[in-house]
Amino acid sequence: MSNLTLYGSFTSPFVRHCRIALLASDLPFDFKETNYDQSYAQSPTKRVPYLRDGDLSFYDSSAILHHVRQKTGRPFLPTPAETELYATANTLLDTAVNIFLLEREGIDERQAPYVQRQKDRVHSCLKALDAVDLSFEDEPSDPIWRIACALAWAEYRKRFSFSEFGNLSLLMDRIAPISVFKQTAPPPA
Ligand SMILES: N[C@@H](CCC(=O)N[C@@H](CS)C(=O)NCC(=O)O)C(=O)O
Repeated sequence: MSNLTLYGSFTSPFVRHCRIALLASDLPFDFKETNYDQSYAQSPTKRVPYLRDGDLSFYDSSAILHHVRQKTGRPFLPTPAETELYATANTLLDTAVNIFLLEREGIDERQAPYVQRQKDRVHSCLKALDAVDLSFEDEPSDPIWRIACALAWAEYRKRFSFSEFGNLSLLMDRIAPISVFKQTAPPPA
């Protein structure tokens, strides 16, 4: 058993990003599948992923990624522009997941007008991401991985289409064949 243990689900896009980073790092790690009740009890954020590394615990995918990158000598979000791109992708994903979880409980913009603001935020984040240079050389950066995990999750859960956004669609065509991305695909819905 390795010291590094990642807890999460096979469907969470936040967990997927951490699995991609760990698989690409070649660090040995264990993955423990965790359900809604377990994360409620075991994480102060009541969310997945969380990670244990010896005495250290991390309860947010960004902190987990930072830890993994540091362990392997690769910088995490080295420039303000990368942080901005990552934050926009993260807002897109966090907002889309929030809308999804509310809808599962029967709440949409008819009950809570704030949901419409959330939906508008998803669209404006997609537009903003599509306007940025998303090219990469060898390995995708963390902002690029976050965008890819978000868009793949949206397709998997049939949340929103990004076909009108040419750059985002091209990015997904480039990411789709990458081995760690294929290995971490969610199970058939
Ligand atoms: N900011 C967190 C977000 C994680 C998150 O939203 N995870 C979802 C699964 S995709 C979750 O566990 N939601 C449970 C809940 O909202 O109670 C991170 O980056 O790790």
